[in-house]
Amino acid sequence: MSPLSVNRDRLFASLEALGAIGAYVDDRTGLRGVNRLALGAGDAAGRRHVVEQMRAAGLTITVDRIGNVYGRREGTRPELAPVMLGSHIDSVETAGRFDGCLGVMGGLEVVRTLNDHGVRTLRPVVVAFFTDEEGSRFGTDMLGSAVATGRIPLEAAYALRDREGRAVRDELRAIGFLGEADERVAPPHAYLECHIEQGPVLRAAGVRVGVVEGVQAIGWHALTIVGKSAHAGTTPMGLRADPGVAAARINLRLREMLASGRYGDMRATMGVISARPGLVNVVPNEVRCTVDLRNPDDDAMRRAEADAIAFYAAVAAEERVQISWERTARTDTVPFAPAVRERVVAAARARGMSWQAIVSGAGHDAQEMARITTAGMIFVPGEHDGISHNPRELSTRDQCGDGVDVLLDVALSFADERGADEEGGR
Ligand code: HGY
Ligand code: MN
Ligand code: MN
Repeated sequence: MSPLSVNRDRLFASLEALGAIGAYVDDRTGLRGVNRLALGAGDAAGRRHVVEQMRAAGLTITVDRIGNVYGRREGTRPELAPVMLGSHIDSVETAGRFDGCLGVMGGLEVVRTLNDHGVRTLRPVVVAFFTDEEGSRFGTDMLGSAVATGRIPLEAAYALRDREGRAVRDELRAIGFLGEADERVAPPHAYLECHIEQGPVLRAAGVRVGVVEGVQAIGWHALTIVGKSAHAGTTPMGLRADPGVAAARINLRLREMLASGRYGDMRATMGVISARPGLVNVVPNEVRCTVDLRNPDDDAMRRAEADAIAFYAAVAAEERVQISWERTARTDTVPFAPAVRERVVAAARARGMSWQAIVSGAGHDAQEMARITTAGMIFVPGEHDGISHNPRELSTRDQCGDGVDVLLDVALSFADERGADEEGGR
């Protein structure tokens, strides 16, 4: 265990300061939420704020062609591969102040703590935030880290458009974050991400640290269902081609699939359901909806996805509608490096923090980095049953401080580690 500990007040204040950017007050609940949808005005202001904080901590800034931002603290051996601490600062439209931000501001707090104590590490330390982790605006998740690690080609990312037809590249340029650095990141020596659990498990177990074993499989479909618009009063039910009924049947079938027990611990969500023209007395002519499938088992995920797609075709025929659909995101389960998990356990134990292993229900940039380096995550519990993607999201000063103290320890263990790159191997 390193004798160092992070400054918990400074960490929590940095999360509050970032959380004030893109903040809004929910008019129904009066709660303060965050909306920093990728590459919008809130995200742009958040990016400028974090870059300013990085520079104030002495980091040199690099922005790449997909808008990923890297802040580098030099090591005594600059030629060695760095240890990277990262996550995202973009948010869903109804977010809290911790999702992603804990990993970025926690990484910055690690740097600030090293600065406070004049600690020089062998390897450089890089703090990173990746573009559009959430995928809510341009339709696919972990966009920046997927481009950085080669899963999504840069040109394919640039071509993505939001609902108003605005393209990623134009939006990056508009906010001043269309960088010039090569978008493919050189593999760091290790990648570490501290993140809120975004669920109830750790808090219910009374555990302070989550040792993340990996991330479950994720699949997103965007469906367009076209039927026949008609008068709600004069059109007999037997003559209708109602896309709203088709969408509802798909949503119910997903629930039935789960209840069947044939797909393991699957989760399914129809998060977007929008009808046009969207009038009380008009049978819609079009419904756009999304299906988000999750599963900790790849085979069960493949079966669930295939059966859902087969059902789209069956419903289209029975309801006399046209259903077109697009797979907008798809990742298999990703295991995290035992070397990271072991060091997280050792650090928690050395600090007397209770811990437990957990599989991540949410997707994270770490799952992309795991393809190119030794990667892993540290989870912290959340209040209010760990609710997330919601203004009620809350992890306390000490819950955040516990996670970032462990991040500090594990980061130091990798940052002072010699490795294959010493012989110029990497
Ligand atoms: O959707 C997710 O799992 C993450 O919040 N991007
Ligand atoms: Mn996140
Ligand atoms: Mn999220």
